[in-house]
Amino acid sequence: MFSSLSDKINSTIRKVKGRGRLTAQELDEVLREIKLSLLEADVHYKVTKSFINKIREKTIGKEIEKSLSPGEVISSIVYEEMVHILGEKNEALNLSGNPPFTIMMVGLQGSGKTTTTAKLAHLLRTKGRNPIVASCDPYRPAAKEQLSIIAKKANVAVFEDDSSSAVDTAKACLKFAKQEGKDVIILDTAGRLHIEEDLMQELEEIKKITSPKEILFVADAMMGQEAVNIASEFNSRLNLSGAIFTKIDGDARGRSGALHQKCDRTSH
Ligand SMILES: Nc1nc2c(ncn2[C@@H]2O[C@H](COP(=O)(O)OP(=O)(O)OP(=O)(O)O)[C@@H](O)[C@H]2O)c(=O)[nH]1
Ligand SMILES: [Mg+2]
Repeated sequence: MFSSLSDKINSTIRKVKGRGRLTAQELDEVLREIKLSLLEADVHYKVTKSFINKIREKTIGKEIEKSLSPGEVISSIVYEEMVHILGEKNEALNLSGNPPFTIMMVGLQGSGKTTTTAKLAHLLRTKGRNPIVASCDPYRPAAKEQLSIIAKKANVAVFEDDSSSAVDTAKACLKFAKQEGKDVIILDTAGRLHIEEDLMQELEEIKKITSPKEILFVADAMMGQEAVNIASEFNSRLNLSGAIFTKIDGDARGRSGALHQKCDRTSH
């Protein structure tokens, strides 16, 4: 997803690398090309504008016009700003206190919640945790089976039931996890639209009874900037703790900047 964006920015910078000096006009041209690359990658225009302004400020501070290696200076400033905008700190999941800890996965239909539930559980296992996953999706045919299959493939424990109530499944899994000494419970919820009132209330109910440490909004990266609006809607009901982007392997655009504006954390 990011390779196309970084290729374009690199090729812009490469044009001025090796140059002895750069005029103000040439610098403007470089910044214009970087701006276009960001906009083409569907980065929100406000993020793009502030990014370009920051680079301009920093390059002026470094007196680029007098620099003998302007390409290197721009390259390092762009890198610093990229790191800054994407988040300098790698914040871990909040799994401190008394286990078991619950993580709720929420989002639109098909965003990748079930797949990510198994992936996250697998990751936590490699970090020494003892997680269990449960499907709180009694609606979509074979949803529970899907999670069971991929969890088993990932060698992750799965709580299996055939309850027709997502809230009851969450409750039963919590009880089971305590009995079995599991320290993390990942609840894979059904996909929904934020306007589906009954389903949003169901999430609030699951939140109430499981007191999750993390509520992660799972978003398909291909959705583009609409993800920001939908994440905001889910956030207003659930107070999200973070977001995970899926399918970043399937898209040439880089869009996390937009969501970064509205969520505390971009991804884990
Ligand atoms: N390429 C790619 N495909 C993915 C990724 N994550 C999920 N998928 C695919 O996207 C489709 C939907 O994924 P699910 O995990 O079932 O999505 P979901 O949010 O649980 O869907 P619902 O439960 O129906 O709301 C499946 O075909 C997955 O294999 C990813 O990171 N990359
Ligand atoms: Mg699912």
